[in-house]
Amino acid sequence: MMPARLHLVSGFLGSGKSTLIRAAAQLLQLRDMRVAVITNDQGEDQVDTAWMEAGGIPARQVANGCFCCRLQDLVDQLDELAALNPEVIFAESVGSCTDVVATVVRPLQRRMPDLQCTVTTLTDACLLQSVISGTSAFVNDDVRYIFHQQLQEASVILLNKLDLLSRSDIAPLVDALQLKYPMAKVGSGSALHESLCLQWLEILDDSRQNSVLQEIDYERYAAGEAALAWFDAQLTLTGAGAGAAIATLAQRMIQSIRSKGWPVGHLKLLATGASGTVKVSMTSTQHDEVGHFTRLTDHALTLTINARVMCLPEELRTLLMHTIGQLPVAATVVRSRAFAPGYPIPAERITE
Ligand SMILES: Nc1nc2c(ncn2[C@@H]2O[C@H](COP(=O)(O)OP(=O)(O)OP(=O)(O)O)[C@@H](O)[C@H]2O)c(=O)[nH]1
Ligand SMILES: [Mg+2]
Repeated sequence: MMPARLHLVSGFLGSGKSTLIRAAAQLLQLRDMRVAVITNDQGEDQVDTAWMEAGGIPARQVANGCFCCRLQDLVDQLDELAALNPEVIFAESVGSCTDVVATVVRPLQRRMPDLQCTVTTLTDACLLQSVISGTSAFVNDDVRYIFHQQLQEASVILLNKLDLLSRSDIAPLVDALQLKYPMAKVGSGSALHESLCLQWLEILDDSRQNSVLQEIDYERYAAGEAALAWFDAQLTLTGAGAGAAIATLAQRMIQSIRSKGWPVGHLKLLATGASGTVKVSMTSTQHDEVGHFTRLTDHALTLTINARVMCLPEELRTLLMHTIGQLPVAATVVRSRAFAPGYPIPAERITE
């Protein structure tokens, strides 16, 4: 049996998609609803999937490509989730992916006519402000093209991370957003606070049909994606103070990327042991407290690293592997991979 509703959540790297989905899913669980999440990434070892599971949310993932290029994998995951009979599924698309209405929503609706699909795009208020004012670290025009296309196709836009902006900047930014994307219903707030979740769920209950991007330049889309480097790694660490060692590692990674001046889409680290799971993120606008890792008191920890940074993949690999090499505890790199996303080739594109 198919879920009643599928909420696709798009938005640039680090805009807060996972934070919002996790909070909304947990809120619905408290209302005794059956929910599930499907995450998506160009890589395989996904921090987001593990983080959803650690939050008690049934999660599946589509790996090694975006939903549009891996449509059948998405359909397979939906089929598998049907066994759990979820009433709501949240699907988080890759932060560098766009054109999801034509290449994901419409093809799914053709296969499953009863499926109600919504598309929400999150945007980081600080990043949006810097893009509008021309001060964004993402100077690459093609990356900014993706950023705008994601907003262009959303029927719901959430202006997130308002807690990072000064009060006087908020109203003009909301106005500018609504002016630029007049077709979208705009919500705003902070995914760290329940009020944005409540606002979002209310908007979704009343959401409108999504419109397909009529004009999308795949050359620019591909160039924007290819400008970003991906580095994924899975490590095991053993020894006293493994949690503290990860905190130091995270700090060094943040400092070393900063010192290169590379714009950061998202650097996320997730450590798991018997004592719990901790995720720490760095984006272009903020970073979490790396000290959270010291809460993990285990002698054996698994660490997943997902880095999406604007530089060459080999540069990113060299820099991050160097910091990993300085770990003060025994560490084994189980897997690692550095790459730039390939040209997006959607399995289907339906434009009506
Ligand atoms: N200050 C602040 N931080 C936020 C807010 N929402 C999310 N964050 C932080 O932003 C960072 C990235 O959040 P995620 O939810 O992982 O972002 P994402 O969009 O899922 O990122 P990708 O999956 O990599 O594209 C984390 O450090 C979050 O804690 C917010 O409203 N305010
Ligand atoms: Mg995410």
